[in-house]
Amino acid sequence: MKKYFFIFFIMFALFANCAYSQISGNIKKQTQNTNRSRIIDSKTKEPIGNAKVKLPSKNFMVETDTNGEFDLNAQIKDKTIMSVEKNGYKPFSLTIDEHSKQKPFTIGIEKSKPYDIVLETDLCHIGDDVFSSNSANAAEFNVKAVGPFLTKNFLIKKVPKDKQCYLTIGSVIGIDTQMAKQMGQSKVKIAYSSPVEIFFNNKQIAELKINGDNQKIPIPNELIKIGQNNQITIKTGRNLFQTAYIDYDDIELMNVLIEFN
Ligand SMILES: [Ca+2]
Repeated sequence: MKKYFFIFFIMFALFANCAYSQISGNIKKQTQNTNRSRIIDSKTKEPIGNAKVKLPSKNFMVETDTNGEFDLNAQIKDKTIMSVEKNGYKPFSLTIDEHSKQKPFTIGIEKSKPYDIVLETDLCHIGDDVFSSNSANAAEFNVKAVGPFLTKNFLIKKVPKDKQCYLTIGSVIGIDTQMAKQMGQSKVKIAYSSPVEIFFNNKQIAELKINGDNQKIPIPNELIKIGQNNQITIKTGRNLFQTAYIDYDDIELMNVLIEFN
């Protein structure tokens, strides 16, 4: 008898659990319009209102409502960078394309940490404004190039104990390296470019060969000058098949920051 009672208890518990999740699911449905995309806090899962959602290359901007919801009413043909800005949160960006609009999505953004150093939140075009229409995501390029490299100077007051310093690039599009071609990111037929080079205090610390979001590059501790000015340079690659003149690879990137994790 005891055994049966135990089984019954388990079944009841399962049923109760199931009923509960169904109820909570219904409540969720009532408050959330499922056809709209949302911005939430990555930790608390609470909706974030008044966040700015932008497609910088389209001059598109919309604010989320009190439910954190928004509509992306813009024409998207090729890959483009979407950014989310909200006071007190890390700048967020995501590469989206024409398919992204078909299904609503939820994005969790992260609170900024006291040691974060935001170097750039504008969309930056690095290169020479001379590029093929087959270049990775060229259809989205409409910001004028700043030149072949982007340099930022910044003070590092302190390195938090037991933390690794990273350069984070929110999103990059347009890299036309051999690897980007192999991955189908670039459709340039014959040519390809050398990788993007990243320098920290004049020492090369990394190469970027592919496009994508949230690229984290570790910065060696011994290169950091504490209490002094430090410098980061992002230098775009060169078309390795153009020898008559220098043809820089035209790329676009957004949200450059220094983080400690
Ligand atoms: Ca170029």
